[in-house]
Amino acid sequence: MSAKHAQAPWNSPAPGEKQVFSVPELLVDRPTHYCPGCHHGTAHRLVADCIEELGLAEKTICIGSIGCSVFIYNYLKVDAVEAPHGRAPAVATGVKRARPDAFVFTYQGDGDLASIGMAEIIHAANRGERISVVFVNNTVYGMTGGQMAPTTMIGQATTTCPGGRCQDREGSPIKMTEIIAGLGGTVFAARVAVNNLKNITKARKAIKTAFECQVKGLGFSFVEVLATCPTNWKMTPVAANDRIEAEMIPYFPLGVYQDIIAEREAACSTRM
Ligand SMILES: Cc1ncc(C[n+]2csc(CCOP(=O)(O)OP(=O)(O)O)c2C)c(N)n1
Ligand code: SF4
Ligand SMILES: [Mg+2]
Repeated sequence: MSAKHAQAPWNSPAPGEKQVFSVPELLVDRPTHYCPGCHHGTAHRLVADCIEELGLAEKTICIGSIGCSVFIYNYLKVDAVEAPHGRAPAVATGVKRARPDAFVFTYQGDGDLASIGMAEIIHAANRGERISVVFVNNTVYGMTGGQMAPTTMIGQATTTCPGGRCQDREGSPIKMTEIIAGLGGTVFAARVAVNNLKNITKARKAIKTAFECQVKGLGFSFVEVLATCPTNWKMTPVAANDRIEAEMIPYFPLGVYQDIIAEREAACSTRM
């Protein structure tokens, strides 16, 4: 690669080159702090893609949470508020109610959302807050060194269950999307993965649909992203990526679990 090309911005192909791939302008051009093979970066990229495609950048307020994605505000060129651990849906509720025209989404890990923040997410969904939630499930507390999360798989060893999670002692991994889908205010809920191109394409579609729900004022929308944490799983990036298909998807099946968008749209149009 020539020195000139190395310095070129991401979206400027060198003379004579055909561009077949571009990076959303909303992503800040800087190295991230994420470990090699971590899926947070892919999830950020999809979120940026969807915000850009829907033309929401100027009105977006990202509610960051606690965990490895705490620095999301360094990577997306949108306004952001940092919420205390687990409280992102409560903060998002306040922001959205104060600024109903803003596009408000939370970005939360599994320790954050399904452990300390379980009450906040359940009640925000049940109330049908007009917010969108991106929930990154990597089956551990990544940032703090790999402790057991509510989503840790049976048999998975973590620093707080070194012999592996035991059903009798710690219960079953919690399936958040199924729970959220069953609550009255949820208009759209889906579980996706970003371990291969096919799944990334579906993940992008689900995140876009979730964001559109909010733009249309229909209610609460939720997308769970199954993700790797090679560092705390003590795996190579490739082996961690393979674990998504081999172990996680069989227990956390992918798909759309709630979609009453058409029904809500019809109800809105008869009220007009
Ligand atoms: C009130 C409070 N309790 C505990 C912590 C410590 N803490 C920071 S990140 C984290 C776990 C985050 O795990 P997760 O949400 O799964 O995010 P990941 O790093 O895996 O993406 C914990 C317990 C904190 N910052 N605040
Ligand atoms: S510790 Fe895990 S979740 Fe955090 S950046 Fe590294 S791989 Fe990603
Ligand atoms: Mg986690």
